Amino acid sequence: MRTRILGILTLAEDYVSGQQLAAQLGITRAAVWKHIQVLKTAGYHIEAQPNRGYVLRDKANDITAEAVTQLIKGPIGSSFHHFPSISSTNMVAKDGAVHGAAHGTVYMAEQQTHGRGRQGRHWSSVVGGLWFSVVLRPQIPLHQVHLMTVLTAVALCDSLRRITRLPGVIKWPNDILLNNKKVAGILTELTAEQDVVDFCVVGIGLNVNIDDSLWDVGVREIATSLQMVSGKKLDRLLLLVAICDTMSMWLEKVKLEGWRPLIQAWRQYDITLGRPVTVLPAGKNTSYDGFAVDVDDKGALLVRCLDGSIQNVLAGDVSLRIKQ
Ligand code: BT5
Repeated sequence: MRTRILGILTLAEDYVSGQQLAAQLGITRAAVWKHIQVLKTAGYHIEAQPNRGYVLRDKANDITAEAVTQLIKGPIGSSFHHFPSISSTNMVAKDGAVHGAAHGTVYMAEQQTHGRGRQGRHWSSVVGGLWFSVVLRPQIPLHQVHLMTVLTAVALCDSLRRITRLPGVIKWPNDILLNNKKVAGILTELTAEQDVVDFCVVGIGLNVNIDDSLWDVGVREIATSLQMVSGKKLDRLLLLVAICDTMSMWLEKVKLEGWRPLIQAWRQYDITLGRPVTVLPAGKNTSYDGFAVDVDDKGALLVRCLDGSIQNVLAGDVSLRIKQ
């Protein structure tokens, strides 16, 4: 609810009345007032005027462990570690998990000196982005772990739409695109014993307030940031809390209803389906062409090959190029 209030205030040009907020959110004005008090304690500069309502003054807030834990509702992010600069949040999170970090613990850095993508690729992590990793102990079999990437991708798209109204889409399996350029990537790593996942670490890199002059040419060609697309700086704290809470919401939903609703949400965001693709299996030199026809209930991409056969392609196994 608080992130929704912040979302509305962030997007509003002027004061929003308590009544308007209450009606939009389906809660009482007194409940709105209570949420506003918590937001103020978390560091948000919200002004209240008796006849006009509420206005958010400093739209970009600093991220601190106190502010995050004040705002977080679900398990993800309820334990939060914040670093000015570290090698890679995935590495630190894996170390934390080995030493017993609880489900939902988040490690975040303002910048990473050795940010990593899949298969050892470099991830550019300059100041202004959201670079964080979540320890998950999902109690699922090994073959379902890639669904954590799916869940995170859906949570990212949900949050972007809600907080920024930007229509991020998923390029299967782990890229979030805006205007055909990569705005976020996900790196899922795991430790398993006897086919059951002990823990997995989901690393999220989201380019928020970044100007492309900070990137190398190679990244500049393929990447974008929320600031570049929207033309303004966005509130990283609000985005972070929204992503964590949306992940918590989906984890709970999956527990209660199974994977189907998640896969359906994914289908809505995915731009891979219905397109010709080139699949390059990890560690192999030869690729094959096909047509992305669907995703199955296990989260595998179904690719119809040129000989008519259907290949189940699992996240983590491949690099995928969508042919224009
Ligand atoms: C990914 O890998 O997209 C996963 C990225 C995960 C990064 C997060 S940040 C927090 C956590 N800690 C880490 O160390 N990692 C995670 P992949 O699909 O392999 O894409 C990597 C490719 O994306 C690179 O080879 C570049 O071409 C491109 N790239 C690098 N930095 C980028 C950026 N900031 N924005 C967009 N694209 C980028």
